[in-house]
Amino acid sequence: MRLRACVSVLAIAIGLAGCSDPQREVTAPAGIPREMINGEPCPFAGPSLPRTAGCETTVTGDFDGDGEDDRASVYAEVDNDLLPRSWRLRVVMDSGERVDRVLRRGSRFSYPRVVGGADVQGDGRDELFVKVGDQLYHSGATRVLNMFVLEGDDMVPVTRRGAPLALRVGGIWRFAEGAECRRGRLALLRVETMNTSNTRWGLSERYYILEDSRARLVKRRDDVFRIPQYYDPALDRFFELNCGDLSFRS
Ligand SMILES: [Ca+2]
Ligand SMILES: [Ca+2]
Repeated sequence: MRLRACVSVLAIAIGLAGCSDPQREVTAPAGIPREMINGEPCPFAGPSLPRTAGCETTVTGDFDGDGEDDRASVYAEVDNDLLPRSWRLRVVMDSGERVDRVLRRGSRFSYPRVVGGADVQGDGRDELFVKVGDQLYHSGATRVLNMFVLEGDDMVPVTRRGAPLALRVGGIWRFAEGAECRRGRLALLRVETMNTSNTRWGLSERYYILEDSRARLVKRRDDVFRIPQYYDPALDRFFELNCGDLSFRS
């Protein structure tokens, strides 16, 4: 497990007191494309997207389940100053069929982006994972992801009780949330130290099955376990999304 205080993209973007140095130039942490730093101007996207598109992220996956890779992109409609005005999702199937959708998410301090595709329940069609928001807990960043599935001729969010199911990934040294696919189900994970003076951890695992574009809770498990130190590999999965070959860590 890695210490996350003061290194998150979001923390840099909004310059949290105590974590930012006003004299120091804001730079992207290693491995994160600079154009995806929240609040930064968006470079124009590639020629396959509208001329006003910027901040493009693209992944491949088989979203229609025909055995061939399709392409999914999240991009911004940008102003003259290259700042995002609104966000869009575009999926182009290998057949050439195209799905466009407005993403009613994103802000000056939270830029949506595609994360990847993975088949949660094993029906042959990949679910598309999109980071739609960022949250902060005590300077630790948590990414909020939604899943999208092809339904008819639209890519729709997987919902729970009428609202998009939120997958939270990330945390700080004493609290974390993650998600993983296990035996055809999606498990949302949460772990938290029960007392800062010892190493007892409380965990919850909520298991969902996907029925078309709806998620249904089928099982919940709560437990307490002990580990000898705070930074233990046993905690890693609580900070991550792991589903098939897709692995994401905020
Ligand atoms: Ca396909
Ligand atoms: Ca699937």
